[in-house]
Amino acid sequence: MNKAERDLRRRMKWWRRARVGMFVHWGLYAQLERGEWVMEKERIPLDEYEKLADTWKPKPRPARQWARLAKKAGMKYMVMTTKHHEGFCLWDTEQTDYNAAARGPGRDLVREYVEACREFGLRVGFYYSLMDWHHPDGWRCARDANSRRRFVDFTHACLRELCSNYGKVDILWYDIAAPLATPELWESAKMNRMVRRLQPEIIINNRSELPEDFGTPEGHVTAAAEGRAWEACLMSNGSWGYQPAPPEDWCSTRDVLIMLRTATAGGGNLLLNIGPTADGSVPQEATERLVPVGNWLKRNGEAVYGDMTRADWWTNAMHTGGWTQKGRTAYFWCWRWPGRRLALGAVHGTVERASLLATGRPVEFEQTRDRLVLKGLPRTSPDKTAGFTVIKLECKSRLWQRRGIGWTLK
Ligand code: H79
Repeated sequence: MNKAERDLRRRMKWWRRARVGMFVHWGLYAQLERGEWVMEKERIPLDEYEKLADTWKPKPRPARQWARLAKKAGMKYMVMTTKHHEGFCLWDTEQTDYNAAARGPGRDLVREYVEACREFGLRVGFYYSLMDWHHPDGWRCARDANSRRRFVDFTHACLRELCSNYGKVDILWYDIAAPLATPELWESAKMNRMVRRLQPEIIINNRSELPEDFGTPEGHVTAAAEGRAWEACLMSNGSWGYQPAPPEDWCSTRDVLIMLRTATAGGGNLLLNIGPTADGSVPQEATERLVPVGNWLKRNGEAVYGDMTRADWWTNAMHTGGWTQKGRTAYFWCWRWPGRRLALGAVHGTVERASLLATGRPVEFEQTRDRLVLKGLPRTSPDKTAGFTVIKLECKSRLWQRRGIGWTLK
């Protein structure tokens, strides 16, 4: 391992162990209640959209409610939109008066957010959209050299402020590097060097057209293409920015746990979004689903947090559940409870002890060459939160599973 790799490992350590964070999409668009792309999707003229800057009046310190929920849900960090594609800056910036301090809110919403994260012991992430539908050079920059110069200077200056004025920032989450087609045009290497000079421990995502520290699969939880750290970001109700949705459009507590299992198994993180209303309130549906996730994690967090082991065989879901693993301990997440007896095929490695993770109750088992049979289980799933019971298997050496055809012929 060379110095850069060691440095990367060290910086990423807390993040890998944290596993799950809260994404927050909040901006002027929340007032229109049709998502964060509403300006573009409805082709709202700029002068009409700009009025939202003065009509926006969030309640005092809503970020505390987000942070309290994130904490309760077992999340360890947050990432908030400091500026989405609409171009409105949620912090007190000198680069434009299209910002929260100068306009309707009358205060620095990024500062409130950072303070709330600190109060609740959460790491701080800044989302920043490179694409900007408001800045006069935001689109023209692709065709005009002077325009590009101004827009790149603006972008770098915004990031300099964000990395200078709020104490320690743990994550920088770029988005949509349009319309400039290359990292050279954005001067991304220089930009990220500046960011790291100001924030030596920061973790940067891969959306400034440079790979940097981690990959960001969006809308799906799959490790497939990532030979390195990754974080899947997902909506919880079909929209990032606030939009009312029927209950069936919200992912359930079980859905979240299934995503978390997949992310954990593949060595990745999960960044789950909420879109607060214009006044900053968390939609009731989000609270109803996320608080139980946290309760479940209080009992079963051992199968999620920490230095989990990633191995290819983890994609082996059974009809009864799927795996995560931490060194010599394997966790079987049972989501379709089979009754008193649970059989797992093609399992290799010697199991020394089996128990229900949530309660520590030992489970009897019998292991033959390629079968593990757990016996004397409760008739119904003991997990009343989400019907999602984890069975902990402590093994002599690392457990693994090799499924596939041909075994009947042996
Ligand atoms: O903030 C959330 C979304 O609003 C944002 N990313 C998440 C985290 C997002 N914006 N766009 N997309 C996701 C996907 C679509 C991008 C594109 Fe395009 C639209 C690619 C092509 C058309 C922007 C406009 C880039 C080129 C033209």
